[in-house]
Amino acid sequence: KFLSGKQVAVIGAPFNGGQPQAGVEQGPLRLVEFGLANQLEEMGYNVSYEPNDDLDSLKPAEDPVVQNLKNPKFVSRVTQKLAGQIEQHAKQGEFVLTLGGDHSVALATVSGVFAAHPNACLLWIDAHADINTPEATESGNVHGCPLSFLTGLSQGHPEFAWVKPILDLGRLAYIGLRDIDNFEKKTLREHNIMALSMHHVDKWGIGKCVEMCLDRINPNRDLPIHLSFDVDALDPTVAPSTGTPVRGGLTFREGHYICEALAETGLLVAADIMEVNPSLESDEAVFKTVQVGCSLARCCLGESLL
Ligand code: 5AB
Ligand code: MN
Ligand code: MN
Ligand code: MN
Repeated sequence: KFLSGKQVAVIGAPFNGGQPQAGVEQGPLRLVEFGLANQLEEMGYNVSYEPNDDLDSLKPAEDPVVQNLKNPKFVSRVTQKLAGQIEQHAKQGEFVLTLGGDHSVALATVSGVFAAHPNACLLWIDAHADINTPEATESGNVHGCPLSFLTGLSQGHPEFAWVKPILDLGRLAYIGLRDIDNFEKKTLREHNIMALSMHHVDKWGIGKCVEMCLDRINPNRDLPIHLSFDVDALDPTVAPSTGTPVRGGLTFREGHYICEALAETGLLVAADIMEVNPSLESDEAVFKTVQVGCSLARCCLGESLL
């Protein structure tokens, strides 16, 4: 409905500057080496791939902490560049599939996708709420903050002035939460944000959870949908190779169900597969994590629909 054909733009975001652990910048390459682009072509899509393997050239010589945030210049430059690229592809009516990279890259994906689809809604699948402000963050890692900028809760950080508050808090919903900072909890409550934790998934089942989220953020099922999937939403037994694992996460099927249900709506215009870190844990763990990342992406594009 919002897409012009069977065109998928795969955007590599080999970036780790939003958090302290190296390796997550290898995520996109590993997903593509595993065959993701070919798999999508076999599903009948025309696939373009932007590896963006020159992001290091944007690294400033010095990048001191500003208002608590680490690497603010580097994160800002990289995400601003990627946002422009994503916006262009989305404006052509292409499905945008972004491969992270740490979740600070959502500054780019949400900015770019919402520039092309201003009335879109966002489903955020994560163990974490990623809505800390620069004042509130205890870690200073930007991957825990993107939603505060995108929703306008953070304003006035000099490095992130380019990020427009394009996301209405009523158009944001979460599934999978289980490790939330106190400030974030307060924010989710104060703004009455649709935030489903693992407790709700246990209580109501994943089918009902997805339906409840869509009823809130897309009540008439007529708005474009952007999915941002942090693989740490999955249980660490399912996706072990990620920087901030938290026990008690989504099962393999629950994760896939979310992607399938969104594909089924025909409204999904963009998906992010984030925080795959192939330098963490064993070879077997990396294999599992990369494999599940690829299959989530394929399900977003309708693989398991009959
Ligand atoms: B992720 C924490 N809330 O702000 C913080 O992996 C964790 O993109 C953020 O969801 C995790 O540092 C960010 C403690
Ligand atoms: Mn997370
Ligand atoms: Mn995240
Ligand atoms: Mn993480």
